[in-house]
Amino acid sequence: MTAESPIMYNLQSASPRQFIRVTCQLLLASWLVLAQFSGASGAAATPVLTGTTATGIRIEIYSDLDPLLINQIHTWYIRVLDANGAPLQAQMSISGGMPEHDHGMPTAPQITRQLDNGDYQLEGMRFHMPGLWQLLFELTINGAQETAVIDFRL
Ligand SMILES: [Cu+2]
Repeated sequence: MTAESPIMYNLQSASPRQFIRVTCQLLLASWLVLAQFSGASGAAATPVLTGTTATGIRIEIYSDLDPLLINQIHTWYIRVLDANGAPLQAQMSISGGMPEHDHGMPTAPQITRQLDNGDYQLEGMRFHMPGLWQLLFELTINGAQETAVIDFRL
């Protein structure tokens, strides 16, 4: 936070508007701290994006940057679940871009490890423009090919 420190603030001379502003800053600071520690991986507890393959396999994406923002490199944690919600072992590659602009992603994100809970850590995510993005997930699960397309706007 770059605003003046609320600790230094003299409430005796504060106008109602200034008081509300400082209160909002404190609430935002508290929320940011909570949001940062709400997930085991550092990601938020609810998925930032989800997708489904034609056979009903579900992809849940948890992000250490939530909500997603332009031009910030960040990490995703990808959960692959069967129709009953059980985690699946999968090999996957992720590609994507902006279909309305006919260009790909500015980075080449890589799966770098699998967490103890089965999530796949994807490092190097970055979206450099506002607009419609489309991601293609190509999965191999027990030798079978699965694909999921996830569209979202930034
Ligand atoms: Cu674009």
